[in-house]
Amino acid sequence: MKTIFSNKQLGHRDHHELYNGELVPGFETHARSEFILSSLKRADLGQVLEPETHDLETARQIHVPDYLEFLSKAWDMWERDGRSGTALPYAWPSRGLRGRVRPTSLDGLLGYYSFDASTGFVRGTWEAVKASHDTVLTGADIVSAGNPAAFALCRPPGHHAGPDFAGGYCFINNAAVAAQRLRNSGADRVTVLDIDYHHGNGTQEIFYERDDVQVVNLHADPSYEYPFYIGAAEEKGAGPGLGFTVNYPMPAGTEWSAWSQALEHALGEVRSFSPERLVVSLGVDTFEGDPISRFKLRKEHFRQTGALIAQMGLPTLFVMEGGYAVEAVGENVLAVLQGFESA
Ligand code: SP5
Ligand code: ZN
Repeated sequence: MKTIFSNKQLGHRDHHELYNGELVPGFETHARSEFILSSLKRADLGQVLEPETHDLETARQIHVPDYLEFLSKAWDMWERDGRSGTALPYAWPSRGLRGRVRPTSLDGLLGYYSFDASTGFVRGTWEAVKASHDTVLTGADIVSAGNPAAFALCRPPGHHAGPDFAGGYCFINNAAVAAQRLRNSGADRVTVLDIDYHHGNGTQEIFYERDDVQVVNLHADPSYEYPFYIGAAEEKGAGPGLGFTVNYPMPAGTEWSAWSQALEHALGEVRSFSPERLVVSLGVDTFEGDPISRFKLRKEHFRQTGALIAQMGLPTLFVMEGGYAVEAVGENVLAVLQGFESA
């Protein structure tokens, strides 16, 4: 299968995040995509293509325009103020505060447009975010053109980014942009299947009231794990979207036996929706060696995951999300894609 990737995505680097009370080098490093690329090349998975350049029209259908505008300017505002390091927020509008009133200053805006302190901007961030977005759109168009599958090697990832907020290392929700693009290209129903360790809160929120994009999430139970405040089984969509959001929260220590049962159940839900296209939010932070996660999947399980997804027989766009065991991330991603292709 074809992979889409741009070196511009590597420019978001040397950023820091708040972790255990300290600013530490971000877990979401540019080295992750380098390891993935080298695994795909070694295995000769297929061509690696540069993305086409796209405008933000599709992204504006799922993100509010002033949020996208802010993403493109945040670092410049930070630098113009004479600051260095990583542009991060330190205050957020919690319950009782005026969360819908947009402040004017940079620090006010950083909190207004985010929900955590792990999603900072550096000089190359916007160029990387825009390139990651171009990568996913190019991947969606490859699938729309009749290819059975493609791999959008997105970085930064996207599934925590909502209509008007960044978070969880995510800025533009690449998988949501892809789902919208596939809809625009004529698919009546699209499913986003999110198998990252963390709940894809942004994707869920974007499509929560829609019946044309089903969102199915397998993830660590938010009662103990990030993003903490969303992703319970009782969240099922609202209004016309009721029934089109499906959540499978799982306990710490979850192994393949329980995880694969949830996947089989999830694939049953996808089958009953009968989508015309499938977007897989592919996180491999379910790996037993992941430094920030608590599931126990191994490489052979990633292969089986790919094979199970292939059994759906749907044109599929894989979109890279999380996975932080840097030296294993390439082999784990390759295992999913090879498992898919060999099935
Ligand atoms: C795309 C994606 O996978 N984003 C994940 C964002 C997670 N950010 C919060 C990380 C906090 C890790 N805390 C682990 C504590 C272990 N001692
Ligand atoms: Zn994750």
